[in-house]
Amino acid sequence: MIAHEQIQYHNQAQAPEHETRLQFIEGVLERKGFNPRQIIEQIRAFQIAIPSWALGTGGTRFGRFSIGGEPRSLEEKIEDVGLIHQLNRSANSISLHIPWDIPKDVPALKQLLTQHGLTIDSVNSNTFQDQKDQIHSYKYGSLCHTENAVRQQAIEHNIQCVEHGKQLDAKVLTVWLADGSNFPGQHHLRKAYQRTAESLADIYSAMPPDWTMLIEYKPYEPNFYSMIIPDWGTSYALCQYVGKNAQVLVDLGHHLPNTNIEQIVGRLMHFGRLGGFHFNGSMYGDDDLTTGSIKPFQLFLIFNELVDGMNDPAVKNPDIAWMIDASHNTKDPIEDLLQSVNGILAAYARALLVDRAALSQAQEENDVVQAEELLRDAFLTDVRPLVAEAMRLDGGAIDPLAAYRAAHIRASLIEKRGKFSTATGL
Ligand code: AOS
Ligand code: ZN
Ligand code: ZN
Repeated sequence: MIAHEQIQYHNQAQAPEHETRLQFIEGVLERKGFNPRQIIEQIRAFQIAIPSWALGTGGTRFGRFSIGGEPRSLEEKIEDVGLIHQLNRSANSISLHIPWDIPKDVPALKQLLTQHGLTIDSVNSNTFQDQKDQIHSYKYGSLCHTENAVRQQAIEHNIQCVEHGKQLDAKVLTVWLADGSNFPGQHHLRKAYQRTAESLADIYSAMPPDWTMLIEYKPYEPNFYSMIIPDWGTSYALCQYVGKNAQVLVDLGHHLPNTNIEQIVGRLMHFGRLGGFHFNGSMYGDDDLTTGSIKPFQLFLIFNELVDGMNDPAVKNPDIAWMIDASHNTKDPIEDLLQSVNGILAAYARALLVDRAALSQAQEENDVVQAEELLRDAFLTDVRPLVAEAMRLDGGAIDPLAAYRAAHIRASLIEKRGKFSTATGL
């Protein structure tokens, strides 16, 4: 959708300024004893999955303002992610949502994925809505439901998701449950948990042994009195219950205000149960805003914990699925996703700049100020040229957002797909 030459042409104009800024930061890092080229390589290797449901305008319960040109099919969603990946070379996979993204022409989809250099990383089940031809309603829950028939239907749906995922070579099932209660007394809290655990175990046992189940938690919404899986402790307990290939998924917006998310990350890595991330930005709750837009320092501290854990041979944590989970009401979704990927990579890059030996020494000596200063020093470093260089080296744009705007892509998408096209399922 954007010619390779267009990106190169755009880069030529950006190159002099980029080179100047890159040389400066490389010099600074070298004097500190870092190898900037190695850091750029690590940024290049970091790939983030784009959610299929974030390519259209999400809206709120009060309204939805379509941007136009939104993808109308799974094929068009793949094209949009292909475009994002072409611009930043850092988004090589897609998270799918069933039934919104049921694959139909599998060979054609596979070919399209290959053509764009993409894979399907994860398949999300959906038991938070009733679908048209569904026999039982999820109004009072799905995997936790009091009636066995409803639970079985939800279990079957999750197994179906795995089947769809297998067709496209995915290996991860992401389960987020809306299940919960709105009023005191509505649920028998222990029994509802027990039923959920057993249902998850049934799904788990139907998964191929090389698949991972990610269990997401969320403190409130759509249920406001109790959620079946409100916190990481419950997710963790469920993972322990179902088996070793079940992991906790941390969605950054799924915490009550001021929660120390980096500590949760550290704990889960210590237990070897951190399996996935849903990146987004949050002011109050599940706001699903641009990653890094609201609390960049917190995002950095989370990455500091991740990098530390990933470098520590004593930590036996599996590979983590890096995914965005966002929703857009005001921005062009593609622009928002480009910003989010940039925000994630910048936080990662900053975490790579933490002097870990010095930090460890400061911690051992209880030098509180020095430990904090080391983190602040890394956080306040302008890493943007490193991120841009990683993208440029892979054939992407030095400034993906500017390249996207310069190519007037939204206008051509509107021309092709229409002013009021809607992403399927939303
Ligand atoms: C819901 O709040 C969760 O974050 C889900 O991960 C996700 O947003 C949903 O599955 C997409 O519809
Ligand atoms: Zn999520
Ligand atoms: Zn959410």
